[in-house]
Amino acid sequence: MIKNVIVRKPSKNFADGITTSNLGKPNYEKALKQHEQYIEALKKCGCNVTILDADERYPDSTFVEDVAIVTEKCAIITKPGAQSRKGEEKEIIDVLKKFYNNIEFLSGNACLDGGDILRFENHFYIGQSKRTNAEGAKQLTEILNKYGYTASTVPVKKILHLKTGIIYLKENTFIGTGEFIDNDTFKDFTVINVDSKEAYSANCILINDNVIIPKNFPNSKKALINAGYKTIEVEMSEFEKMDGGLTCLSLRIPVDNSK
Ligand code: CIR
Repeated sequence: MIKNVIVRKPSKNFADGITTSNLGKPNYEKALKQHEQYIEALKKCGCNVTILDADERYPDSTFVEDVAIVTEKCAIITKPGAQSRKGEEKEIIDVLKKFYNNIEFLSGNACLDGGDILRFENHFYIGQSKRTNAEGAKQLTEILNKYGYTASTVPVKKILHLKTGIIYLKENTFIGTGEFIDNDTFKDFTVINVDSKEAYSANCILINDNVIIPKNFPNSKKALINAGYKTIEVEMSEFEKMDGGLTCLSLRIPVDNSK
């Protein structure tokens, strides 16, 4: 169960962040509105939302998921893989201190973005993407092992982060797209298949029995409803332009290992 969630408002220079999407420049006012709707959706799911002020030094800082990994036992501060995002991780420590006594850190040459971390019960899949290196995966595994969790790595070849392409829902069921369909790592699980035209919607969030999904992805919505999930839609167009999905915009603190 998730009780507390942390988000950060988009900064005015949000459009200066990193993107590969070719969907055009995002509109700041629209992004703010969509961010508010995202917060409303989290509240509807029963979460208390801590809203951090925008940080104008870092255009991508609204994507707070990348700077920490939060579990019911500890928080781990990451080391963002993109040059322009280095330093963002320091700005999340203070707020995490309100929720955790034990905060762990990566060090040295490690690089790791939270978007590459996919939790399945007490196991963590670590995507090895352009943002997460072997040293990052090694250090994170050591920390997780200390708390009784296991971890393994998954290559991420074609997309930004592991969770850009696959998300865990519950009861051995994932939702995924592209390189994660028919992928050996997930062969023992059910993977709801998101077609390539709706690939962006593979990044959704199961939160206390609702799945928050981006608006205007009818096939994914239908597939989730057919699989028995309740859905809440949020317009995400401005974040999609910056390669950001639903999970990227929050740190969701679990109170147990159900997620
Ligand atoms: C970036 O490229 O770092 C941002 N523009 C998007 C980050 C998305 N975060 C995520 O997938 N966890």
